Amino acid sequence: MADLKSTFLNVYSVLKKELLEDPAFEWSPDSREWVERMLDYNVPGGKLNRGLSVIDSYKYLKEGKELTEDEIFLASALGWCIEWLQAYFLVLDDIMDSSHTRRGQPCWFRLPKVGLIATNDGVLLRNHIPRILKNHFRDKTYYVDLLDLFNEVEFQTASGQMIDLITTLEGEKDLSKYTLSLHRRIVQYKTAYYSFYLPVACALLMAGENLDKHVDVKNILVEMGTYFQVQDDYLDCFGAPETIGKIGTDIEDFKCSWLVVKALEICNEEQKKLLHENYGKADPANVAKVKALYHELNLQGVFADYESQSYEKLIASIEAHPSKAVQAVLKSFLAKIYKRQK
Ligand code: GPP
Ligand code: MG
Ligand code: MG
Ligand code: MG
Repeated sequence: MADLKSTFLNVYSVLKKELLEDPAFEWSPDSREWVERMLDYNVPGGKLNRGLSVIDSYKYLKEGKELTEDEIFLASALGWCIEWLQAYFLVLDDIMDSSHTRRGQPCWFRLPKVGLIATNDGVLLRNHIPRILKNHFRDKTYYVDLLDLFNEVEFQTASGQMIDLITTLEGEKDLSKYTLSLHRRIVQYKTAYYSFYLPVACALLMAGENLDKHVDVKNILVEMGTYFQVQDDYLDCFGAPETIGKIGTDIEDFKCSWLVVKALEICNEEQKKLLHENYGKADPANVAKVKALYHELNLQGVFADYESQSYEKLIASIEAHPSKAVQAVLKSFLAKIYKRQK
C-alpha cells in the first residue's frame, strides 16, 4: 500500500512536469512558479482515496493478473485527473462556503497573495484535466468515452453545488424546506457522482467495459456517495478540526446538512424555535446554541444508527451483484470509508 502510494505520487510529478512545459503556452519563470505552487498546494495534499481507487478498482477488474507498468501509469494518471477535479471543486467550494481551512492549512483563496486569483486557478485546474487526458489517452479506443464521462460528472457536480447554494439564499431562510429528500438530491449530485462513481467508471473504461451495462454498479456507488456526504455533514459539526483538516461552516452557512434535517425531524416546538432563531448566523454564540441542541437531541446516536444501517444495506446490495470482481471493488471502497473519522 505504501508502495502504491509512492508510485502514485511519482506519477503526480510526471504529470505536473508535463503541464509546466505545455507547448500551448509561452511560459515565463513567474507563471511556471505560480502554477507549480498552486498545484502543490491544492492537488496532492488530501487522502487521495478517489485517485488511488482507480488503480485498486482496475486491479480487481483484472482479477489478480499482475498489472504492467504502463497500466499502472495509466490508471494513476486517471486517478490524478480525479484528484485534479477535486482540487478544482475544493478551491471554488471554499470561496463559496467562506471556509477558512482545508487539509490542515488555510484555504488557497485565504492566502494574502492569492485572494480571488484563486477563481482563475480553479479554471486552470479544470483545464488541466483534458490536457492530461490528451497527453496520455488520445490514441485509446475509450478516449471519447473518458472525455464524455468527465464532462457528465462535472455537470452533475456543478448542478448539485447549485442547489446546495440556492437553498441557502438570504431572505428566503426557511427551514421548513429542509427535508431528507432535498438533502438527498443535493448530496447525490454534488458529491456522489464525482467521488464514487467516477473512479470506478474510469477503471471500467480502462478495462474495456461499456458503462451503459453497469447502471447497477452506478446505483450502488451513488448510494455509497450519499452515505459519504452524510458522514461529511456529521464531521462538519462533530469531527475534530485537527483530524478532518477543516473547520466546519455548515451551521453559519445555513446549509441543508443531514444534521439539521434530522434535528428538524425529531425536535419539539420549543427546540424548533431555537433552531429557527439561531441557524444560519455567523455569531459564535448562535452556532454554540445550535450545537448544544444537536447534543441534546443525541444526533451522535442518531448518526451511529444511520451509519450501521447504511452499511448493512450497502453490503446486501453489493452481495447481490453477480460479479465477484465487481463485489470486491465495491467492498474495498466501502471499507475505506466505513466509520471514517476524517
Ligand atoms: C462538497 O461539499 C461538495 C463539493 C466539494 C463540490 C463542489 C462543486 C463545485 C462545482 C465547486 P462541502 O462544502 O460539504 O465540502 P467540504 O465540507 O469539504 O467543504
Ligand atoms: Mg465546503
Ligand atoms: Mg460546499
Ligand atoms: Mg462539508
